Amino acid sequence: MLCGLILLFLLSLSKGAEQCTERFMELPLLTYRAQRIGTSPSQTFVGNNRLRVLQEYQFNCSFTNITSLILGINIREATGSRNLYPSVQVFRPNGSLVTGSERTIYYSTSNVSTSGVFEYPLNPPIPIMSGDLLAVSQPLRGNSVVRVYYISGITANSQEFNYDDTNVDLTTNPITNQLILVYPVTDGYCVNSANSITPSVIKQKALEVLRSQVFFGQHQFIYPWIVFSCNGSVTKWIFGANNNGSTAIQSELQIWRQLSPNNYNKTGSSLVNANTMIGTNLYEFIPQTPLQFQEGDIFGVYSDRTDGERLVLYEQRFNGPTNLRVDPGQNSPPSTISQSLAVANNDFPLVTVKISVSTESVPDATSSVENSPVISITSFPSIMSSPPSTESFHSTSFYLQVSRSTRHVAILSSQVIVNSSENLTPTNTQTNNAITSTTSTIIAILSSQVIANSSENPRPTNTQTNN
Ligand SMILES: *[C@@H]1O[C@H](CO)[C@@H](O)[C@H](O)[C@H]1NC(C)=O
Ligand SMILES: *[C@@H]1O[C@H](CO)[C@@H](O)[C@H](O)[C@H]1NC(C)=O
Ligand SMILES: *[C@@H]1O[C@H](CO)[C@@H](O)[C@H](O)[C@H]1NC(C)=O
Ligand SMILES: *[C@@H]1O[C@H](CO)[C@@H](O)[C@H](O)[C@H]1NC(C)=O
Ligand SMILES: *[C@@H]1O[C@H](CO)[C@@H](O)[C@H](O)[C@H]1NC(C)=O
Ligand SMILES: *[C@@H]1O[C@H](CO)[C@@H](O)[C@H](O)[C@H]1NC(C)=O
Ligand SMILES: *[C@@H]1O[C@H](CO)[C@@H](O)[C@H](O)[C@H]1NC(C)=O
Ligand SMILES: *[C@@H]1O[C@H](CO)[C@@H](O)[C@H](O)[C@H]1NC(C)=O
Ligand SMILES: CC(=O)N[C@H]1CO[C@H](CO)[C@@H](O)[C@@H]1O
Repeated sequence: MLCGLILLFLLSLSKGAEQCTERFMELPLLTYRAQRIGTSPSQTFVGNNRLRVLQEYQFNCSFTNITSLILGINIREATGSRNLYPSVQVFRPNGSLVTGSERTIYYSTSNVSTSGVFEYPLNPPIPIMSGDLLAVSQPLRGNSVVRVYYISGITANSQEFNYDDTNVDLTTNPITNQLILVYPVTDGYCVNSANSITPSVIKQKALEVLRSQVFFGQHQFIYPWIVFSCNGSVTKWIFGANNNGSTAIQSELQIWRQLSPNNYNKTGSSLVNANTMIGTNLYEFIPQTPLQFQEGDIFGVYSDRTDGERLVLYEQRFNGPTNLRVDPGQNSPPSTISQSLAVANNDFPLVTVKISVSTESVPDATSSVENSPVISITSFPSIMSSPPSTESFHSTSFYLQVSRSTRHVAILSSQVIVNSSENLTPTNTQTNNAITSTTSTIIAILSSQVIANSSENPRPTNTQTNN
């Protein structure tokens, strides 16, 4: 029974954590990208306006379904003229297209992957028979929101035809040194590759092919899809940077609140020029006073000069959520924005946060507080792999409309309640820390360590509060 309770608790914990920050880059991807700062992999896209038939994969079950695709792709911001998407389809062994087998690979900047792994679910799945071949159609590159990569110099097998061909000659000219980064996942184990291409090969290559780059210097960025979706505070920033010199600069990691379509106030920020290195080009910054945020607040970055200074911030080129930018550039980080913002790419900042969740009122908790010896704030990794379905952040004017959905904050027992109802006055030494909240808050401590200890002391009142 206790196991059940713990499981339930862990489930609600991960749910709460997932719901509280959205679309920050996950730490493993951030770590990987930081390590590879300074490398410039070659990037090649599957043909312009071409059909590629993948001879690489033989389906060795008489009947099965392709249920998803593992992809190495480049995703950009859609525009009026950049509005096309690649697709997959199936060809029979005699070279004819199977009617109804086409599926479009549709990604937008609102549902990009924060882990770097792109596995595109096929709904409905594509039914196939043994002998069938998967193909990829890439429209005109310049007009494509999503572009499929290939890796050259690897033994693989495919053929190239004209876009829209529905009958192809499968006996002609194989291309044997280009691995197209599309892997068909089937029900059961129904995929054989003569060259031992597996899902993990494609995932690895898909990560390798993207690059990190330095931010555009002396500019303020706002990320309308990278948001805080509960009330809480940032206890730690982790970010990728290149420490290139000794001159301190004013780059900031920030929390913004949107007041109206073209008005934002900065409500918290950390200057990131004094930090602890925790990995290759990987740094952490712990604010002296946690930076408070409210449901709906938005992440922002001010990137200062970038040529050979201390701790120059980096981002992944493309495949991230929409970037908005204040133009023209500025010499120092602003504290308010009152102008329309330019849509500038969809690069993905090498930044993640650890947070603690707070909740306004916790019934039945106050009586326990007096006994509570536990004063520790648990931080959550920002893990967010599935796109949210209920929240809508964009209108055409990019004004945020965050729906107030129900948040669940789990309070396990008297041991896990911290009373922090004192007013949180910013005492810190950081600049620009406009912390405004003075409301009473009770912070729920959600950690496995606490769970472990509550098992020694089986008096769990297990009050769950739906706030
Ligand atoms: C393929 O999926 C469909 C549902 O979309 C299902 O009805 C069918 O049985 C599946 N076929 C195989 C071979 O698993
Ligand atoms: C290829 O085979 C399918 C069935 O297997 C058939 O429907 C189609 O007509 C054939 N196409 C050609 C060009 O022979
Ligand atoms: C991304 O969102 C669009 C709708 O906005 C949806 O059609 C598409 O399937 C989503 N992609 C993934 C991988 O969830
Ligand atoms: C298909 O081929 C793969 C790879 O060789 C193998 O692991 C799998 O068992 C095969 N499936 C069937 C049904 O033969
Ligand atoms: C977050 O705080 C705001 C302002 O104090 C409050 O109006 C809102 O209800 C809180 N939301 C949650 C989920 O606690
Ligand atoms: C936003 O910032 C401006 C300038 O600092 C201030 O006057 C205003 O009161 C702030 N608005 C809110 C809602 O905090
Ligand atoms: C930082 O230094 C490295 C090696 O010293 C150099 O390759 C890189 O271009 C520099 N980057 C910036 C942004 O100055
Ligand atoms: C909780 O905070 C209130 C208000 O500051 C204070 O009176 C009370 O003693 C605190 N309780 C504990 C256990 O710290
Ligand atoms: C937070 C806390 O009380 N942790 C304790 C949990 O129990 C283990 C083992 O009894 C202790 O070592 C921890 O200090």
